[in-house]
Amino acid sequence: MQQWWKESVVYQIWPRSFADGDGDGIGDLGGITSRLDYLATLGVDVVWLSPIYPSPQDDAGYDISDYQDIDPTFGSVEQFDALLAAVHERGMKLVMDLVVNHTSDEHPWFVESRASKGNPKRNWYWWRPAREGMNAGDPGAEPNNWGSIFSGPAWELDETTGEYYLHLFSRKQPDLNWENPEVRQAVYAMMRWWLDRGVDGFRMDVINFISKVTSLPDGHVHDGSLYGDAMPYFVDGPRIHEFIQEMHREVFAGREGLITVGEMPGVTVEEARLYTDPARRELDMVFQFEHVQVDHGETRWDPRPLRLRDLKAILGRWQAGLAKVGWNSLYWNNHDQPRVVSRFGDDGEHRVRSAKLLGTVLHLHRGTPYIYQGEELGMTNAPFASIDDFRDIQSLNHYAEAVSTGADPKAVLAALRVLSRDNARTPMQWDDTENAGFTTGTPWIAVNPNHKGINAQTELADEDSVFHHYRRLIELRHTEPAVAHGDFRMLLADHEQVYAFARRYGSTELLVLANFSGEPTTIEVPDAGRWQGAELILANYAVDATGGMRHLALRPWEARVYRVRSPLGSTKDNIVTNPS
Ligand code: TEU
Repeated sequence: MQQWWKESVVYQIWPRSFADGDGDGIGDLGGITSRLDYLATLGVDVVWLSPIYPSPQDDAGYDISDYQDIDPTFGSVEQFDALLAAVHERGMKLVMDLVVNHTSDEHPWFVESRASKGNPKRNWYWWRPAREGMNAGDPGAEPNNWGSIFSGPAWELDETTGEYYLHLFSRKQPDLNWENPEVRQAVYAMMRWWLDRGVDGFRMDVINFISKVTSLPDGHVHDGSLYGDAMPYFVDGPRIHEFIQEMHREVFAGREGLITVGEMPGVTVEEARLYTDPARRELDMVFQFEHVQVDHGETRWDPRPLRLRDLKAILGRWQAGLAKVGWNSLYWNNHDQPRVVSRFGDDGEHRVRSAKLLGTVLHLHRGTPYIYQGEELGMTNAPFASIDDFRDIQSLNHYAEAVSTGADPKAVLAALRVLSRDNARTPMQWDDTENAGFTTGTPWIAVNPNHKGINAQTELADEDSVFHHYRRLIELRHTEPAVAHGDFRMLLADHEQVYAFARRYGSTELLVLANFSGEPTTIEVPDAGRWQGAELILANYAVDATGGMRHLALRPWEARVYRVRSPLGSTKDNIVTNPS
């Protein structure tokens, strides 16, 4: 079965907040196992688990201190094997998170590396002396001017040897030195260990950061920034394709049925084509970031209103760029992004319709869609009242740095409310009981009070819910080959309110229309003759089918999917929805 993942939908579980099986207030493997039937009902093909390995939890598990074990907070290796078997029994696959740009500073590799300059593992990380002519520890004596993605400098002085180590993320996440072949072989051996255990692939954390320009030059300091811009020196670095190809040879060659996706901040379409061209044997697909930066201003913490034309231009460019070679992954949400219904939809009056519209638009693109836990319920951002309500290191560090350099705390908090990663990290809303059915203990981060109305139990019981709409989207991908394999044509690219596109596969054509606003609008359907007599196969409103296709009135946040087949094909089969 070649490229089965083109017809698949992936569901991301962020274990800390999915389901707590033992009542300690933190989600775990027992909790996940108890909810697998829910995922089977939704119909997803693949489950991706964010990190569950032993970790000091400085960055919620993305700081790993042992790659080949399970953190006791989440369970045991035995429980993991049971979970994997239970996933497979239901015909689903399981993908692990692979975090190998950095380890925890408590990983034995780093503990050894920092022990002395002569330690055999010294060169497993990036160690550098103080800037020439300066003394270690002096202000500004860091080896270069790079800033950490989690605020502060990207260097930490280690008193034992008087040298600094590089950490693109927190100081508890030292970067591994991929120039060293021993590092690469150790990582590949660990990956094979998981595959031998039966896992079905990896989501690879910031994998396009692993090759650095080894001279580590100072970066350009942009206006208003405290640090140099290091991106040009580690994003898609000089040896990146060589490393990924080597990984493919050493780990994936000769194994069937796997899926690999590289998380790649800063990746361009041109680079993505190289990463995902099957002939190059690198990765199946990548996560790009352009569309989730569309509402950022000067910095990541400067929210701007969405301009739909910009979003369409970005996603349209990615569709076109990977049309012939390579493959897209499609996502609105993950554990690092605010909730999409609050971000690009309307989490008030039109929450249900806009959540369905967003799902429809995403899942009808060409690529493999990813659903982040709770997205299928239309879960929203959280009402964080003060900085004490946040838990995420990136959010807390940013607040501290911004306030200490003179920003207005209220303004910083306002931006965090909109863009903080913690919006994605509040507990999964299973039911309307006190802790949303997530835990019998005290949740590690507050449950969103709107779980009284927004929860899985209510959604499952209502055929017209966001959940069932997502279920139909997945079913449509499984039953209508044009969804997975059709080409993509953007329509009405300049329209400020409507997202419209067509898909074509053989004799089947699909038309997707979505009014991205709370205002009604009427559109002139491009090439309307082509769609006369089209069958409506999915919608988020009841539609009166008697009107023609030339002019269509779209209600607030209305989304429709139409299908036409060549005269030879039937138009009555495969109806996946009963819009009401
Ligand atoms: O994230 C990579 C990353 O750079 C961004 O997602 C960043 O966290 C932020 O959202 C952009 O400002 C990955 C993981 O998904 C994230 O959870 C980890 O914190 C990070 O790598 C480090 O492992």
